[in-house]
Amino acid sequence: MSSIETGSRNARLRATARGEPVDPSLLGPLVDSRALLGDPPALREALARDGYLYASGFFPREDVVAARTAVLGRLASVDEIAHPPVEGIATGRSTRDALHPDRGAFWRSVSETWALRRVSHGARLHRLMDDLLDAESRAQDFLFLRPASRGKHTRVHCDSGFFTRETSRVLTAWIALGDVPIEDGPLFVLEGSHRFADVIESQRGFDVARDTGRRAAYDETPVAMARARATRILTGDLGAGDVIVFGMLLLHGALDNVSPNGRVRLSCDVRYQPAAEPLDPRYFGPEPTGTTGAGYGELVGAKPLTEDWHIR
Ligand SMILES: O=C(O)CCC(=O)C(=O)O
Repeated sequence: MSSIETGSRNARLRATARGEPVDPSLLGPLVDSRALLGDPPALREALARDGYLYASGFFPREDVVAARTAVLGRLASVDEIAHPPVEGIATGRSTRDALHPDRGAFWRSVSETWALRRVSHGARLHRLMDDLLDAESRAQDFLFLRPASRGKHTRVHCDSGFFTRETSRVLTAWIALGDVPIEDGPLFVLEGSHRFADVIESQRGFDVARDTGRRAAYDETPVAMARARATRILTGDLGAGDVIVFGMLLLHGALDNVSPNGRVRLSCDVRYQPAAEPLDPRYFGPEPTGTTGAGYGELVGAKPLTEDWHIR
């Protein structure tokens, strides 16, 4: 196993979380388990030990570039992304609402782009999930596609309250749809957080859609949480086609996008479970309603890039 580079002075200086520079001592690299692919017991052991499984360059670059080009092309068609779309540079403008008044319908059509689904729902990821779940896997049909423009971040949370209504045997796969250097706001995980007893306890029975008085995300900043729990924020300069798989109790979020070029961070996340486990109808089928029932319109990706949002 090797690990990706977060050690350079530059990478460390470029990391900020909710406006706070991340002290280098709090940053650590994701362990790259790519060498374990094809060895299911070793993959499961790494996932159980670390709480996540990171595989660099997991998807063929050309497949990821095809997905990226297709998605960003749609955003260019509403004047949110400059030409050539594959560069992912935001224009600061949007005609999305004028051209597509139904935000959910537009976002669904982008999220169902074939080139994107070939990556998120293709045989390669299915095989990895079969290995990790030690069972035939099934992917949720509802896909979280995220173009995060400059200024955006995702607060620390775990996925349990969203996806474990029917079964707890669910894994998230986060996929980099293009290079995501640290200043573009990659995913981070809090090291060892899948073993935090208070988090595990607090998630028991928690359902984001039913327990509407409680937020899934933590108010504390990633830096404050890492300090308070004497742990590290694991992330790095991610590459196109990298995948990070993690369980429902691992705390994670995304660093600030502070791209000096105004580049949008493009990623998607999708959940897999054993095919034989009960399905949550919110996320499966031709018309998935999503967590709240609002369908694709509930996702942050459905908002024009010019709009302000902070996830969860
Ligand atoms: O990409 C992000 O900003 C957040 C991803 C996330 O929360 C997830 O994959 O569960």
